Amino acid sequence: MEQTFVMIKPDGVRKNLAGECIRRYEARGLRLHKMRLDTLTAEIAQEHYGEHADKPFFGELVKHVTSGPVVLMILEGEGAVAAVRKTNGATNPLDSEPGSIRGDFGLEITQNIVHGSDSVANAQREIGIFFKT
Ligand code: IDP
Ligand code: MG
Repeated sequence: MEQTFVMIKPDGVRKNLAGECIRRYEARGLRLHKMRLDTLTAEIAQEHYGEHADKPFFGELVKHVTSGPVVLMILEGEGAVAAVRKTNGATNPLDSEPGSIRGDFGLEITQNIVHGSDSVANAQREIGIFFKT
């Protein structure tokens, strides 16, 4: 069964939206495989977002995702990678459809509540970073 990696970012946890996000994934038919609350080190955040290392927003992104606890999870289901991306909505909440998590709860691109892997290969890479056992 396809797996994907999801992180509820610190703004999502701070706004008490973790349960709402998980509810939406589960309602869609995705199954929780692993989950924990954790606070990321800068090193782990930099590794996770390595593809963006040369972008102007990289420093702000790392600062944000290390600013408080996050919920880390592996979700399973048919087409799980694409299903989570659709449920999350477009990267910039101003472009996200109402009905998506980002479209319903956010306005800011850095504080856009959730992360979902963008491909099966990246899901496996990210699962390897956050769930080593
Ligand atoms: P994604 O989270 O939808 O996969 P990515 O392009 O992989 O989007 O970017 C990773 C994260 O970096 C985004 O979720 C967002 O928080 C932040 N980000 C992306 N583009 C920008 C930007 O242009 N300015 C500020 N932050 C950005
Ligand atoms: Mg991405």
